[in-house]
Amino acid sequence: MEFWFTERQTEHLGITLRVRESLLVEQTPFQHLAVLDTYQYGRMLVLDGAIQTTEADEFVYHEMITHVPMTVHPKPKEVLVIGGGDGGTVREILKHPDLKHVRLVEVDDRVVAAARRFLPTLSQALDDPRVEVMITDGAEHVRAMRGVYDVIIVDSTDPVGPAVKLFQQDFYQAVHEALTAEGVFVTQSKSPYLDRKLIREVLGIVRSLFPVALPYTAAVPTYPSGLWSFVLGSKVNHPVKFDEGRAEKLKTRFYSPEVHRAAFVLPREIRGDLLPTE
Ligand code: AG3
Repeated sequence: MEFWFTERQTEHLGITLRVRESLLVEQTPFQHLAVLDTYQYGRMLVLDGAIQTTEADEFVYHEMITHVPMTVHPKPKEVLVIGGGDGGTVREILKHPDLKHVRLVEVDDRVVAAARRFLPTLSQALDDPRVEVMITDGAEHVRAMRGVYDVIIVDSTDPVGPAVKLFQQDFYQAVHEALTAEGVFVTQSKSPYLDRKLIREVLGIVRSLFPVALPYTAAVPTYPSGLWSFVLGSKVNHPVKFDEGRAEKLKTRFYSPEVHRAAFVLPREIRGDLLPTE
């Protein structure tokens, strides 16, 4: 018998993968969680029916959400990840030689447990001595911190369920205050084809807080529409003037200085919609 999983990406569009084995299915206090072994993309983490990451394409998203802000900051030592309980983003952060401490604030300890059990190539990073895992609400944590973090990365689910508050003005304000003087912030912001209104809203708020705010994209095969976006806010440094020497030395599969620069180049229509005055 064949077993297929479908993520309904919109009311009228889905992505379907053939499943070899269902490794874990559970309802946590926060969300529905599944780890499925797929023929095409390997093991896959699914939260509330939405594909979070697969073994085959996770490197694109994790490298791009991490190395862009980490190389825009001149010397990131203290870093915060909100969400990202699978450990993929932390794994990439640990590649930066100046890093002293990374704190992962994940609301759902079941996500961390599932990743530790079934996604070791991502979660192994969580055992590094520079890593601290805190199971608590990311928005509340950020509100309690002032001038602490060089880089803050929001590696959350989409704005439904537990992540809704991570896409709101008061949260971004608190992020700004939790950052150091040259602080850099990045959040995932869904698909430029399917969710342009959301990106515009996020960008508008980040612009009102940070002198530099820009969207960038990367092609992630298993995410809705295949093209994904991120919004970056920076207190001082421009994201396209970064330390290319440092970027070149990183051991990566997708990210490179060229890819970093190119990621900020948007197709005409998307650019016109998101950055009409530039
Ligand atoms: N967080 C962003 C995943 C969003 C995917 N959305 C969807 N499939 N509808 C990923 C967490 C990986 N560390």
